[in-house]
Amino acid sequence: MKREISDKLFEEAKKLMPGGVDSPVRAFKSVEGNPLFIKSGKGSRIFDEDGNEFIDYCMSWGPMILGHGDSDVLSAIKETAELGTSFGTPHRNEVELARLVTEAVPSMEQVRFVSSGTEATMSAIRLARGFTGKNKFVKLDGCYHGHADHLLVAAGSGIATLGIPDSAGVTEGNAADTLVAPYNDLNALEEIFSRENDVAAIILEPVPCNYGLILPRDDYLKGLRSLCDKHGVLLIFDEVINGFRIAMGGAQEHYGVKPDLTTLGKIIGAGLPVGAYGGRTDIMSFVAPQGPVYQAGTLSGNPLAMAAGIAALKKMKNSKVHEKLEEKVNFMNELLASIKTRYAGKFLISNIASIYSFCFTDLEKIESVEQVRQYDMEKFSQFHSAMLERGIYLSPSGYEVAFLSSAHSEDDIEKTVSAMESALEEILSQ
Ligand code: KE4
Repeated sequence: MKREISDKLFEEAKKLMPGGVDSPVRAFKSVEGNPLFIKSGKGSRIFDEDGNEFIDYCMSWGPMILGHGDSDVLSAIKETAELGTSFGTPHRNEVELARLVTEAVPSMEQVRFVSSGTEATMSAIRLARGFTGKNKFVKLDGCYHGHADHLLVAAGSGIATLGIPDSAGVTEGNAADTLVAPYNDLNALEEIFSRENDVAAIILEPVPCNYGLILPRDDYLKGLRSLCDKHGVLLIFDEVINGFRIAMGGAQEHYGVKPDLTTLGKIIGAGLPVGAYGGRTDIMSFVAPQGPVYQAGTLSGNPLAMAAGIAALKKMKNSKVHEKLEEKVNFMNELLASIKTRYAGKFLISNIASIYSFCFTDLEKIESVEQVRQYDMEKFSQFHSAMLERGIYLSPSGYEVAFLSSAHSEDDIEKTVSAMESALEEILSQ
């Protein structure tokens, strides 16, 4: 595979930007080779600077549920851009996207747009603290919520502990009010909530997608809702990935559990910078300028980003994209059945809706972060490279998931499964 131009660009990039990238996971640090510089995308395909073509399953880490370069999204962006790009004033597009989001996600009675998922989660936690007057919050080991200091906190030893800084520059003070508990473990939360009376909220990915794909145990989410009600703790669903992906109303619709606050990102911006947080009106009324919890942003609600989100959500709603995706998922799973059988105990394929995880483990079901820690990431690195050589672009990390889009054709899926069969033959027969 030709990589000269990407390699040259990467050498140049490393002189100008830390690690040559604007976000660490893009740097291919945990897989083989240098990152590819992608020049364009259309539908399920991306094209790099050396002219290589790939069927894409990273899909910009989730936003491109309609595929790359969707014609309706592009038209909306172009038309809006003709009128100007940003005014720092209220704009009709914010109202329209707010209506689409709150209609699709019933627990979000009101919404505030920001420019990234990180802004959304850090604002939701500040709001929960301001509304409850309590200081601590719980995050779950294995869930990622962006790079705000108090969220870059890892689990300590023991089942539920005060978090420890998980990045240089995050101080003990930053982490002081973050408690970390295991996912899928209601007893651990009962223990924390009974012991601590200063917990404002718990934030989690209902279906964690940043540490492999971990599916909630039966009634875990419903149990979480009951525990929060019993102890007066706000429940925050971080649906930056799950939202509009697992269903139009996200994981909360799929599992029938209503959080107090929800954070969103990715799909609602259709590839432009958008995040959002929202929920019960009584809580949202605490957000400035209506209430005492400050949060602001120069480009929050940017007209172009709103236009892209409006076009995407309208298209998803009108074209019943989740029903179409379900058919594609069923088709893919039928073709994957033989691989699942042949490599059971060595290679695990799991999915929820159009989110897939491919991992090298002898386990048959993943329910905890400890199980994810046993994955063979060296094998994943070889797998990623072998798939790349066969024209399939997977997210360049074994901890990340893969996304199917409504633009992936049956032919794409057949080619992907065939490439997977060949790649696994190469790797697992060694
Ligand atoms: P951003 O600040 O990257 O827009 O969103 C942070 C975030 C919040 N919550 C969840 C559940 C997320 O998955 C993310 C960001 N996801 C990662 C990939 N899984 C973004 C990719 C990257 O960091 O480059």
